[in-house]
This record gives sequence, C-alpha cells and structure tokens, in this order.
Amino acid sequence: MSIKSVKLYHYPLSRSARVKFLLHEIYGEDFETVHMEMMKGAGMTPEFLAKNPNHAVPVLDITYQDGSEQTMFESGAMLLWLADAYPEKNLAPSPSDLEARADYLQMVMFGSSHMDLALWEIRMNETLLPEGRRSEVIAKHYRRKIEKEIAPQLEARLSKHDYICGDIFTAADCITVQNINWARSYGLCISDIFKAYMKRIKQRPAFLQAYADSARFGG
Ligand SMILES: N[C@@H](CCC(=O)N[C@@H](CS)C(=O)NCC(=O)O)C(=O)O
Repeated sequence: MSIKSVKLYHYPLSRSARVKFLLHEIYGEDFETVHMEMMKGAGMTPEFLAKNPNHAVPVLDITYQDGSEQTMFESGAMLLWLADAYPEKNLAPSPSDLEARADYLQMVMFGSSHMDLALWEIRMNETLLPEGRRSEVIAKHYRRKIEKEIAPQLEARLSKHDYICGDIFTAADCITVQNINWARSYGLCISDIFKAYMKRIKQRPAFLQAYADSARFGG
C-alpha cells in the first residue's frame, strides 16, 4: 500500500523538526504541517490526545492511497519508516546491506534514546521544572556525559566521513542534526568538527526549509 499524503503536527526547533527535515528531503514542500501552539496547551486538547496520549509532537497523520489512515507519534520510528517508504530517495541503507543497516539503525536509536535523554535531563533540570525541583547535580551529570562521552563518539564519526553513517546523507542525520543543534544551545557540541558538519548540512535546501520557522520557538 503506498502513501497518498502525510500531515505533520509540529512545533519549531522541537523533536518534530527531525521529522520535518526528512519530510522536506522526500516531498520538498508538498506535505501539510500543522503548527502546534505547544506552549499554549495545544497538546492537551481531546482531539490531539486521541492522536497522541503522550501530548507531544511530532505526530504524523498518514493517508494511504486506498483512503485508510494511520497516526504515528514517535520521531525515531517516523524517520525509519519514512526513509524505508521511499527507497528511491536513498535516505537509508537497504535492509539487505546488513552492516550499513545495523550502523544506521543504531544511530537513529542512539539519537532518539541515549542522546535525546541526556539533552532532556539538562532541559528539565536547568529550565523546565519549577525551581525547587531542579537538580544541578543531574544537569551537570548529563552535561558531562555529552561532553565526555557522546560528543567524542559523534566527532570520531564526523572526522572520518561527511555524514553520521558515512559519506551518504541518511535519515540518521536528521535526528543527529536536531540533537546537535539542541546541544549547541547549551554550549555543547561546539568543536570545529561539529561546525563543519552543520555547515555541510545547512547547504541542504530541506534543512533550510525545516528550520525556516525557528524564530517561532517560544511563541
Ligand atoms: N519520544 C517522543 C518525545 C516527543 C516529545 O517529548 N516532544 C516534546 C517537544 S520536543 C513535546 O511535545 N512535549 C510536550 C509535552 O510533553 O507535553 C519523540 O521523540 O517523538
């Protein structure tokens, strides 16, 4: 069954930007985006909770050619699934290339779990939680983890190759880039290797399209 259309529920600079980046790589501008006023409770409406009980973006509504519909609510799964749905776009190694595929799946999962979690703990403990419930110890622990463990792993890859899984851009770059952007907003991942990677990525029209709304963050 092939895809007829997709609709992304999105908030600028959030985890939905990962998916928006890939959607622009696949469709150009030919997909629908719903700007979600997340800071004003848009995630808590009954209509949205029916799509994602976790009240978070991204959410992806999919309509198939036969008219049937489906909804997804995990960014990593969306990236993997979309890249596989359009093999002709060459955004993921083929499942038959076991070695490249293992590395690619690992980097998408690393981005959506290990690195995402570290960034989230910093955000929670430095800004999101009410002041009395924040932990400087936890924030520092995850800052150190990114600085001493995560960033060096990414740098080792990016010093050898143009992209996170080699010399070909993949959906794994969509999540890596969003995490690096997020880390940079905390003064992390700022070495020349990351700078050069971001410069390469910024040459992609899909990246510029995906992040064109960044100024709306916080609104
Ligand atoms: N694991 C989910 C997490 C999504 C998530 O936490 N999104 C944040 C924005 S970055 C959100 O919408 N939070 C609103 C809330 O939790 O109420 C994914 O990666 O898709």
